[in-house]
Amino acid sequence: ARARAPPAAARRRSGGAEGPERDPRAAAPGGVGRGLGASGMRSAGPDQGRGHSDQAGPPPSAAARPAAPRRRARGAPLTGSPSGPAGPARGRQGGGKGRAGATLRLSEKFILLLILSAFITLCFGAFFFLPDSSKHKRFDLGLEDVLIPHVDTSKGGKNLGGFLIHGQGHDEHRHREEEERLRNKIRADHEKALEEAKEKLKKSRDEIQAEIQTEKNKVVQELKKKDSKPLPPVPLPNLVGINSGEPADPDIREKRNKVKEMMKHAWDNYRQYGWGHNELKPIARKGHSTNIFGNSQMGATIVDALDTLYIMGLHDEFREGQEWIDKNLDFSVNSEVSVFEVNIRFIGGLLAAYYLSGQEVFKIKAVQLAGKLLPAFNTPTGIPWAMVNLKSGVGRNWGWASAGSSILAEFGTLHMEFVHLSYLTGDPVYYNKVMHIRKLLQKMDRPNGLYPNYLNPRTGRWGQHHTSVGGLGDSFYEYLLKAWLMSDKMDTEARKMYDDAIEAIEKHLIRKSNGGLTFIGEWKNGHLERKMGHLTCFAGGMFALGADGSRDDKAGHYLQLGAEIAHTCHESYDRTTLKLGPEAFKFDGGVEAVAVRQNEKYYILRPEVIETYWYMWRFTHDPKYRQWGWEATQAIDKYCRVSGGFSGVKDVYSSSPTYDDVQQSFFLAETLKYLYLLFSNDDLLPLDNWVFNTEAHPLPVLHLANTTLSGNPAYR
Ligand code: DMJ
Repeated sequence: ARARAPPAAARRRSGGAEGPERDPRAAAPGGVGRGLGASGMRSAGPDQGRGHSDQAGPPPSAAARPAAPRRRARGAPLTGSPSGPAGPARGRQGGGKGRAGATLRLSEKFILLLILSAFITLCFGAFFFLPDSSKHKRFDLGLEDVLIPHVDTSKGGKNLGGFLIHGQGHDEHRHREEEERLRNKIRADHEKALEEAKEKLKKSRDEIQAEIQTEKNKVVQELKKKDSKPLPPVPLPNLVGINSGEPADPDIREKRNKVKEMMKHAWDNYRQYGWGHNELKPIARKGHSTNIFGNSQMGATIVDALDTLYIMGLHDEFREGQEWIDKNLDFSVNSEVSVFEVNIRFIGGLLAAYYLSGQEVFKIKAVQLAGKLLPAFNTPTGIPWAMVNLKSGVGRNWGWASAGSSILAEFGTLHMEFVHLSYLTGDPVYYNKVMHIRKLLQKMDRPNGLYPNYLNPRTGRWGQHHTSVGGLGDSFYEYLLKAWLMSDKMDTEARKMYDDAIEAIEKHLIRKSNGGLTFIGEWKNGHLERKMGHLTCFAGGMFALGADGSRDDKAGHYLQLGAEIAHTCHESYDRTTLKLGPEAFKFDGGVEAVAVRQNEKYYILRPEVIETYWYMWRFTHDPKYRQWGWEATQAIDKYCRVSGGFSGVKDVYSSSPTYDDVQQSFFLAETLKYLYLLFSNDDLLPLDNWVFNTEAHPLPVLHLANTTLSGNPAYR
């Protein structure tokens, strides 16, 4: 503001600042003295920044400014300039001339001369001791005692025209010396500023822009340094089962190698054609992204794939990913992202990579990112918004969600990652956020004991009473169970919530079809929709995982329920042409486990059915699960593989399917990881020690009493 519109007084003083402002180069040679401060700074972009620092201290240009009025004030009476301070004197002289014809005697002339010289002395003295100017000099140059603001007249000080002038002798001498010093300093500053301005004006536009960029980079580096300050040390939890898990059976080994080869194909093509983008378009061979990741290239596939690469022993690829993350993953971007997706894929992926590899960079990035998600919790209820702008922190909900609601599966799928963040940082803020959500949910009425999918974060009331164990609801239930497992079964509150929810789900949503297939329907508008989504198929694995520790010792029942869901979901694959499962399938009017609507026939490389096979394999060792997993592997390789990676297909019932041309990041994070684990030994990431987040990122069990943070000495 100062540069654009100097106050009127300043404009007058600089005597034509507008000129240099219009053309700074022209101003330099002629008007340097006056226009230097303003013109030099305004003319060249980079100096706008320096203009800011002017506020804080006394730069050369600011110091030079007081010199101008002084020079002019002093010069006016001496040169007889027709304007300025000389004016009044001239007026008085004019008055003398008005008495035309009067003859002045010598004594009168002498008296007049005396008066004139007294007046000049007064002006001279007044100039040096004008209070404002004095203050200015003292402030700018830090000369605390150059000019003495108060004079004790009893010690020889004189009061002249309302200004106090210090007394005689050595004080006056000292004063003159200081004045001289001050003048020299002003002169030197002036010269320096002049040189700087000349230098600047010699530079080309490109050079100036390069300078701006360098300055900007410096600031970014500084910020980065600040962000990367080391986190408090924590004892790493007992990490067991990070081994090769190589199976002895050559047939299984071969299958496992096939899965590894598929991972390499997916990664290499992403590496070649989509590097740094969120996902890959394997047919167009270029980057791809969706609104869940905002409008930035955040390398979602890299972060999501890291732990799979590590587990598979693809260490060169892992290092490439680590290097990219270290150098490029930046969360200070003006981008609106899904809080849920960023949490499960990025924070989950980074935390898993940290625990597996021990590389600090992953932990630091996870914590930086989590900090960017926190503003999403600034709602009247503490239920987070679905989306948040990583830069501004402004949050909002999806336009399609019932009455501006947040989604159960989104705000209910933060617990695992957030507890780990608090554990690793010693900062309870993350833990408190998710526990607040839990407490709020516990207090609410639940229709038929079911949790609706929609909750308004402003009012704290449910939206539409739709309930689903598939999309919009699924991982909320998963995380209740996993919160308990992750706490080494100490978080009994979470287990109770899980048990209550599952009982209500069994009662109201789980049915058997006429053909004997167990399915999980969806509760909508007061009735059960007999349709199951591919997403819902994860529940088979969840029931099996939760069997141990279930209420009334119903472990056998839940294991059986898991097996039935696995069977139904396998049927949904087996009843298609491609042997890949549709997005949603019905159990209605003679149709069983088959998609009816065209827009539900696609397969987008989703993992849920294979995930359930893997859990069932771990708990039962029934070979059919490996068999089913192998069927899916072959079908994916046959129908989804293209030379540029893997693609989803639009119709699993068509023998000549078309591709959707997206290689989803969860294909590398989940689908291929679960397949690889299915053909590995159980001692690779054993389920007693690791809990997989909903994006298949393994996080270690924390032996913490009731999920408090007592394991972290920094917190204690
Ligand atoms: C994954 O991102 C996660 O598993 C999520 O919980 C829901 N579905 C996708 C994959 O289908």
